[in-house]
Amino acid sequence: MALSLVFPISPYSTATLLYPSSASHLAPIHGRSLRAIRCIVVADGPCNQKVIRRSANYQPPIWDHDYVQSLNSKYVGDVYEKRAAKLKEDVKIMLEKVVDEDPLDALEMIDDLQRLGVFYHFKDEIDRVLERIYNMNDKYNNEDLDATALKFRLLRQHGYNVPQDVFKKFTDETGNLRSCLCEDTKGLLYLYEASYLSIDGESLLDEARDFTTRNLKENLKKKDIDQNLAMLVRHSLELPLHWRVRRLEARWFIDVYERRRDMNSILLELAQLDFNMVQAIHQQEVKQMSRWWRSTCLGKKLSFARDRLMESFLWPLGMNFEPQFGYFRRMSTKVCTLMTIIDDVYDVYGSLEELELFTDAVERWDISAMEQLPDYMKICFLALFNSTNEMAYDALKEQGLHIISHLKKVWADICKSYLLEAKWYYNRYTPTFEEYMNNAWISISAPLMLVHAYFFDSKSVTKEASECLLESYPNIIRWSSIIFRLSDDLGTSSDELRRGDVPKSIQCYMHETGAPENDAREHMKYLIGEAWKKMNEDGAANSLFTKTFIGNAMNLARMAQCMYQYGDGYGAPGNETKYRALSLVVNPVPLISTRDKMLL
Ligand code: 0FV
Ligand code: MN
Ligand code: MN
Ligand code: MN
Ligand code: MN
Repeated sequence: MALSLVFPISPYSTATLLYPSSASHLAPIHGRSLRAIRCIVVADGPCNQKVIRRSANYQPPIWDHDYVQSLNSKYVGDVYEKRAAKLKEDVKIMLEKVVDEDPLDALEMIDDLQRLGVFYHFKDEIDRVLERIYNMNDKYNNEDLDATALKFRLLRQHGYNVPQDVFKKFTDETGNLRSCLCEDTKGLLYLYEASYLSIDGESLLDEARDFTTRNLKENLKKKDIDQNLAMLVRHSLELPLHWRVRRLEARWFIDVYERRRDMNSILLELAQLDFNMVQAIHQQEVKQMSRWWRSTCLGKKLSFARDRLMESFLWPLGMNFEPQFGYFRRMSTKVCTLMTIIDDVYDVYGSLEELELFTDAVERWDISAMEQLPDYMKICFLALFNSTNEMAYDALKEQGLHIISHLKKVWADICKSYLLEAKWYYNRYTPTFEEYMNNAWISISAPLMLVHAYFFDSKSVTKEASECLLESYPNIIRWSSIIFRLSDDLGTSSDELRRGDVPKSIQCYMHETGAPENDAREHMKYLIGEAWKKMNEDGAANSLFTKTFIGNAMNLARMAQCMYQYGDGYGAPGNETKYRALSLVVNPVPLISTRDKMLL
């Protein structure tokens, strides 16, 4: 499979006259002049040489092990199970009735079920409704903008081939969207959300995105705008629905829905109850992982590295919250914590010579390779070796799959990409943007996470697809990686360069093209949008991989956009990440008291 990736031509590639190409004035931004700060010197290098080590000064973990062990939920057991089962039945009956009466109302209901986070109970019913609506005659003729856009978005999201031309009827003779649409804020909002389902080359949808973004911002300034609608508009302009993490969206939307005038109390009660029951499952998982993490002692022994058990759990939780993916969540949490400390070994603590030895040990996947490592690397290597082999053992035991070659390959790949970055750093080398990205899409860990995820969902594994994974990474992984990498660089590179690290995408691009930092950042955001179009296209195409796998790739990208939305939400988890962990893992949704009484 060809893996070459053509990056869209940079708007600065011909602009070198505007900015000196030597870019010597950019040196301080690269952090080179600042590189020596915050170093500590220790005497434990090979042959007892003095090794100069950097420090990232990462903050200690926010979430204490005993606190995690104290998490508890009352939403467990028969009473709640029965009530939820009854509500699910009611919703199924409602959905069937609605689609007979008014297909558009059925679409609104499906949208609500998705946003409330309970869609997974109704997968078959939703598929049947969409199939029916897709096959209706006279599909788009008499519908206004919001209905057309909602139908387009939901059908595309579920893999139907709907052309962008369904929006042609809203354009004028010159092909532009009609200016009278500006008044229809709900229609604009729905079109805005629909435009994010676009693929490469759909210029009508590109125009729709610009047009709606511009006009929604204008409409927000109007005094008479409905306040509920205004809140939805602001939320969407911040990040469109298609880029949002389902579980976080559900938590936010449950509160919004509760205040809606036409809300359905059965849907609301189911959403609240289900959120809390699923949260109880998540709590058991994070408790179990916290015990595992403590038993490795890595947090204590490697004090220079990030100790982020709770934050690591948030990644797989954001990717796949449904109850049946517990094994995926637990194992992915292990992969996240291990990868995080190994990244810090390469970026912050290790000497180049040590890093070569560690990379060699991982490539050989051989316990005797451990002997050559310094002590702090020995414990790290053995934790990685044991955890990975244990996962491979599970796969062999449970599914008869031999996956050790896959797992060791993805670890070797990421370590090699880390090593190349370390070499660039020590040689004070600034790669071109393309050279940087060709390595950085591996070092961001999306291939590592997604290949593991593939095997953690035993139902999706086929011989053909797993052979393909051993040869090369499919493009869907690549798009997810690019979004992850660029989002990470937007959120973390300022700190990274301050403490000494390789120039990241923004700086490589600035160095190559002479663009100022702000323009470089805007360009990275543009590239994120382009990668999403590619991912939409590959996600909808027939492929060797299941919907769950494609969903994992998209959800990893979404999680990255959310984690780095306000800076480094992972390495330097501030209020936002703390609030997210509290609302996803710790605090249940408050239920209306009368209903609560009925349940007790
Ligand atoms: C990387 O942080 C990091 F810790 C990641 C990507 C871990 C979180 C993600 C998952 C666990 C899936 P950092 O910004 O240091 O990464 P780079 O590659 O820039 O060193
Ligand atoms: Mn309407
Ligand atoms: Mn790093
Ligand atoms: Mn790194
Ligand atoms: Mn980073």
